Amino acid sequence: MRLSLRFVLPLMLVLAGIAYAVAPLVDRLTLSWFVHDLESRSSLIANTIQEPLQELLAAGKRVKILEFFNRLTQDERLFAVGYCATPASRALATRSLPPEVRCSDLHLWEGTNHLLPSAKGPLHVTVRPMVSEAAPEGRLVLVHDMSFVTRRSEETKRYLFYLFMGLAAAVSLVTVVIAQLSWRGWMAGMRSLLRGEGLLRQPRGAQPSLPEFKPIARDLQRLIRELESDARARDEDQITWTAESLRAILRGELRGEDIIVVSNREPYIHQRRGDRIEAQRPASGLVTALEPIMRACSGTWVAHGSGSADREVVDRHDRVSVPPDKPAYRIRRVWLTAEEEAGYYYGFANEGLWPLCHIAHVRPTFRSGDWAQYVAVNRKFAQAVASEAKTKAPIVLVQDYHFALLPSMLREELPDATIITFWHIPWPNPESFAICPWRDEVVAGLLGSSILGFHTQFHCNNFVDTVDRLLEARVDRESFTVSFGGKLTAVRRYPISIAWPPEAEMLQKNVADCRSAVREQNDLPPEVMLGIGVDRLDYTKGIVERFRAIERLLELNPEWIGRFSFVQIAAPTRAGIEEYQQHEAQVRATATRINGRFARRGPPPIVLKVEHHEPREVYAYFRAADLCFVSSLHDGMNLVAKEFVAARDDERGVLILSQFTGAARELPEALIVNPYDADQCAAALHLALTMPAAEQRDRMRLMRGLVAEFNVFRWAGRMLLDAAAMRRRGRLIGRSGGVET
Ligand code: GDG
Repeated sequence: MRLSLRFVLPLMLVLAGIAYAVAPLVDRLTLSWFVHDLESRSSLIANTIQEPLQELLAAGKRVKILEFFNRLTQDERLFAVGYCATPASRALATRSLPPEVRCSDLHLWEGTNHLLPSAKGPLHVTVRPMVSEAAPEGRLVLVHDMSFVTRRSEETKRYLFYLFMGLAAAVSLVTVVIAQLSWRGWMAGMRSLLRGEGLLRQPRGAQPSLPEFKPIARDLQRLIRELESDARARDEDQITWTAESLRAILRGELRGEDIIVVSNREPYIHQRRGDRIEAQRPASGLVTALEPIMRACSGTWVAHGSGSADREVVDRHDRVSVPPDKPAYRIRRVWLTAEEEAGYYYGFANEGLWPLCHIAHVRPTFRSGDWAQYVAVNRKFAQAVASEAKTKAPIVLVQDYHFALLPSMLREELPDATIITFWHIPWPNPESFAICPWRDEVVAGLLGSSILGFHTQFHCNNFVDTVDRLLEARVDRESFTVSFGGKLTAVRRYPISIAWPPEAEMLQKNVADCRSAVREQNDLPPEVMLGIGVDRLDYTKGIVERFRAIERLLELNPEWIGRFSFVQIAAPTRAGIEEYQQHEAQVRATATRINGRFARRGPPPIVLKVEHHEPREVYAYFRAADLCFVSSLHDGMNLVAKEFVAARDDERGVLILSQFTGAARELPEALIVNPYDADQCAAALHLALTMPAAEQRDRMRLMRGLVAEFNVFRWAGRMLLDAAAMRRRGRLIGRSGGVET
C-alpha cells in the first residue's frame, strides 16, 4: 500500500503539472477554433441578410433596418449589428454597438479578426462589404459576444484536468498491479534460487523455479557464501576473542534476541552441606564458553536439576537466578525420575551412543526401555524450552548427545526458532552408526537443527555420509547442507577450546614451586622427571594403553626406571555403569602390575589418583610436569591437551597427543602418536624426556599462540555469528528459523 502511494502520488502530481502546462495551449487552440467558427457564422449571417438589408436600404427605411438589426441580436451570441454607408457616415446600428467601432475605421478591419475588450468579456468584430449602387463603400459590421469562449475554455480546461487525473489514476493502478505481480514473482524466483531450489531435484509437487534464473543460480549462491565467509574471516581476524568481546559482539549482532541453552549438566549445582546450601560450578569447558553468552543476553539455561538442594532454591516455575552473587541469567531446572535418568542418561546416552560414537572397542548396549526414556526425556526438555521461550523465534543452543531428538521436537514446538546443536563427541562412519536400532530417528532428530556443529571436518563428513546412507534427504556437499523434510541444516565445524587467558588464580603459583610441591605431595624425589595425565576415568581416554606405553619405555630405555614417574589423575565418572566399573578395575590392575615390575628400584613409575581434583590442583600438576600424555582412543576434541598448553606460561613441557583426538588436528607441534602402538608411544616418551629446552619452547610457543587465538569464546562466537547471519538471510527471504527448502 505504501509502495503504491509512493508511486501514485508523484505520478498524479506530474500529470496535474502537465495538465496545467498545456492549459494556455488549450486556450489558444479553443480561441482559434471559436474565432474561425465566428468567421463562418458572420459570413453566413452577412450572406443571409444581404438581400433583405439591400432592399430596406434602397427603400431608405432606417427604422425598419434598426428593427431588423435588433431582431438579429436576439441571438445570444450576436452582440451588435451595424451598417456604414461610407467611412464618413454615422453607423446605422443597434445600441449595443461599442463606441470604439467607428465607420471611419471599418476599412482597416475588413478581412481581419478584430477583438475588442469589454466588461462582459472579449468581443469579436467582423466587417463585411455590403455594396450597392447607392453605397459603393457600404460595410456591414457584426459584433459577437465571446464571453462564451472563455466559459467554454474554462470548462474544457476543467474537463481536461479531470481527464488527466483519471488517466493518472488508471495508469498508476495498472502499473502498480503489474509491478507488484512482477516483483513478487521475481522475489519468489530469487528466494527459491537463494534457497537452492531448482538447482537440484525439485521436491515432489513443488513449483518448478524460473528456468531463466538457473544459469546464474549457482554463481549467486557461491558468491553469497564467499562473501559471508570473507566477511567472517575478516571479522574474526580483527577480533581478539575474550569473554568481553564475545559479549560485545552479542550485544551488536543479537541485540534483544531470546537465547536459550539446553544441556544435561547445569552450570550451577546447589548442594546441601549440613545447614548450608552451596552453589557449585562444575569444572567444564562448556560452562566457561556458554556463560558469557547467557550473561550478555540474560538468557535461560535449561538443564537437569541434579543437585541435592536444587529443588529448595527454585521458584514455583523451577527457575533460579545465577550466578548467586550477581544474578545475570536464570537456570530452568528439569526434574528427572530415577527411571528416567537410568534410561536416558546412563542407558541410551552413555551405554548406547557414547560407545557407538567412540569406536573404542566397547560394544554399545541398546535397550528399548532406555530408548523409550530417552524419547520421553527429550520431549520433556523440548516442552521446558518451549515454555521458557519469550519469542516465537528464539536462538536455542542444544548441547551434546543427550539431546539428539530435541532439535526436531523443538522445531515442532517453535517452527521459527534458530536451533544450533553441538555434538561434543565424534561422529562415526555410516557402517558403525548403522548398528543403532534407532539410527534413523537419531539422525532425523538432529536434522531439526538449523546448524549442527562438530569439532572436526572429519566428523562433519561422517555425519553427512550417514545421512546420505540412511535417509531420503538432499545432501549438498558443496555448501555442506542437508535438506530433510523441507528444512535445511548447515553442518559446520566449530573446534571447541578453553578460555584464554586462563584464570589468574590457576597460574598464581610459580612453576618451580609447583614442581617441588607436587613431588613432595606424592612422595617423589625432587629430581624425578614427571609425566601427567588428567582424565575422567573413561575407557575412551586410553589410560590402559598409556600405562602400557610407560611400561614399554621402561623396557626399551631402562635408564628411566626410578627416574621417571607418571601421575594419572582419574576423575570417577559414570560409576553406575558396569563397563566403567570393569574399566576402573583394569586401570588399577595395570598400574599395580607395572609398578610391581619396576618400583623396586625407586619411586613408582605410575601414581594413580582415582579422585576428583579442584581445577587449581589440576593446573599445579600441569605446571609441575615435564610432559603431558593424552592417549585417547577416540576423542571429539580433548580439552586436557589445550589446558596443559595454557598452563605452561614458562614455555616448557612436552605434549604427547593421540592422533585420534580432534586436538591433534590443531596442535601438530605436539608429539602425535597412535595410542595402540606401544613402541611408538614409548619412543615419544623418551623423546619428550630428552627434548632440549629450546625445542620445548619453540613447540610450546606455537601451540600457545594457537590456543590463545582459537579459544572457547571464538567457538561460541562463531556459532552465534553464523546463527545471526542465517537469521538475517532468513529475514531477507522471508523466514527467521531453519531455512526451508
Ligand atoms: C567431551 C568430549 C570434548 C578431568 N578430570 C578432572 C577434571 N577434568 C576436566 C579436564 C577437562 C575436562 O574435564 C575433560 O574434557 P575433555 O575434553 O578432555 O573430555 P570429555 O569430558 O570427555 O568431554 C571431548 C569435550 O566434550 C568438549 O567438547 O573435548 O572430546 O569427549 O577440562 O580438565 N577437572 C577437575 N578435576 C578433575 O579431576 N577439576
